[in-house]
Amino acid sequence: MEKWWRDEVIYQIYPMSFCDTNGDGVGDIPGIISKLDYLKSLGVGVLWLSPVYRSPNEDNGYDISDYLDIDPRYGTLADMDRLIAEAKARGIRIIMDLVVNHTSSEHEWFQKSRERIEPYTDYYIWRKGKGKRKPNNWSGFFGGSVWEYDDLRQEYYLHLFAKGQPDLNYYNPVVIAEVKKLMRFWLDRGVSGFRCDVINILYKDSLKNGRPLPALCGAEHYLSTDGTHRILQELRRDVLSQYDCFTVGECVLITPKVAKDLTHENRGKLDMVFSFEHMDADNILIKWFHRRFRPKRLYKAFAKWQKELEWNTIYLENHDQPRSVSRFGASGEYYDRSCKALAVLLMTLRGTPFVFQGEELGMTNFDFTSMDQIMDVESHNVDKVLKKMGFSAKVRWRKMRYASRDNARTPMQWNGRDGAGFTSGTPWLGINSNHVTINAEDEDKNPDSVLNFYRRLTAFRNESEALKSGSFRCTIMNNRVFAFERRVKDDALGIAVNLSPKTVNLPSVGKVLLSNTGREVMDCQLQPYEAVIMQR
Ligand code: TEU
Ligand code: CA
Repeated sequence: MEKWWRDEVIYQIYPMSFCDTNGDGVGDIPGIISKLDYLKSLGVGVLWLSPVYRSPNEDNGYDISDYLDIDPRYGTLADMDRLIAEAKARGIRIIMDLVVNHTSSEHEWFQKSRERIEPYTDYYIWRKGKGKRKPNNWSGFFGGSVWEYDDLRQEYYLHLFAKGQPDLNYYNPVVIAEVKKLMRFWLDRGVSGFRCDVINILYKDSLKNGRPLPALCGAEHYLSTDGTHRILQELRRDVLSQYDCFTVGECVLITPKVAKDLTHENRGKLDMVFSFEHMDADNILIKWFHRRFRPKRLYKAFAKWQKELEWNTIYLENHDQPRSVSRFGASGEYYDRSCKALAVLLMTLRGTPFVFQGEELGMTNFDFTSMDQIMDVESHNVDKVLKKMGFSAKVRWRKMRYASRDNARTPMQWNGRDGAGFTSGTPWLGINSNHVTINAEDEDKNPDSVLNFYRRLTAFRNESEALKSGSFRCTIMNNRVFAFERRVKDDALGIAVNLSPKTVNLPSVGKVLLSNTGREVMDCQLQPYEAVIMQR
């Protein structure tokens, strides 16, 4: 089948924060439909929707209580059908989030499993403790133990994420059959694929104690196991291969070698993966221990994955990461230019680019002042863990401001008025006060805005074979500049990006096709935060 998704720019929608049409403060599917023309104007070909299934919302929809229905806060199945059809009419495809490492603890399967009602008894990973001790020493992604005791069943269940997210038991073939069923349900309705949540941790090889270091205790027992590869093959064979669709797997703690394996024809068979190495350019191993951003770390990680993988995703933001301009860009004088420089990087590397809602406007980290403005379960759990470790309230807050997931989740800034054009009611999460200047309505009117630069860039990319499918060759990489060439036959482009506040000399001259400074000729110097696409 044709790999059409390689040519598209993909846009991630975080439905809770995108557009609210009924004033309840939560974004909804009619809201997404109302913005399809806006999305079309951005030149994106695929929308990835973060979960819209029924959910008690402990982890904003990543805890699903019914895979075959839409949560009433977002609308109805009919709304979803309408979204798929309206998008299709504009040449836009929809992919959904497939969250099947775990369900919500409110899912009927789990409720029946607690009572040992068949066939649900073994849908989850239940274990007796050892006396008062938990079944093993593993720690979870959101901090603390992965085991929770259930009084009803009188056993512990495993949850690698929040308490309300029990892990499914992939030793049970009935569980895999359920997953196939729900995938078909959505593919039959017309979705074009899945972003597969933490897909490389489905199959746990054993429940033995984990090595306490370096990162996540226990991870060696479930990361990218052969069992997971077998399950992915089965899903491809029995479901995915029968549709014109693609998968992008969110894969935690992977190396290029493992990524190759997970996308290999005879192994995991994912179409592409999200890797994380470049997300460590401003931290030490985990985001809560951030350090000064060094552009070279970002360039190096990108260059490494460009070289090692035949194809990969390119992204700078998603709903789990702080805003890219607040991490890798500038504030003040160079804010605007740095947003555009990051956009050039995103759109010119080899791979499928993913834009996260608001990134195209230059949205920044939130401006909250206290913990009670934060809604994210991860932030609250981590804050507790950090407190236990002895970090002061001041230091903890600094970490939250820098790394909390809610930085990316504040409502979309549609206009500069009250409610930011996102809602007429009270938004579920605070709106950044900078919406008075950073917003879609004003940027739409300003030809030099970040938004209009994004439009020019995606249009450029959609027309350029060199950018869509050309080879990648790094030509310069230092702590200021990243320059590389993209080429198909004699169609070649040179790209240079400067993510530093200094002017740098560059050994290149020639015609500039697109830049974030308006320049038309390259004269051996790159301005602070300047980015250019040159004819080679
Ligand atoms: O994220 C998995 C994951 O690795 C994150 O938990 C990550 O460690 C963290 O967000 C970094 O701050 C996926 C989803 O993207 C995330 O929103 C969910 O909370 C998580 O899975 C559980 O479903
Ligand atoms: Ca709503």
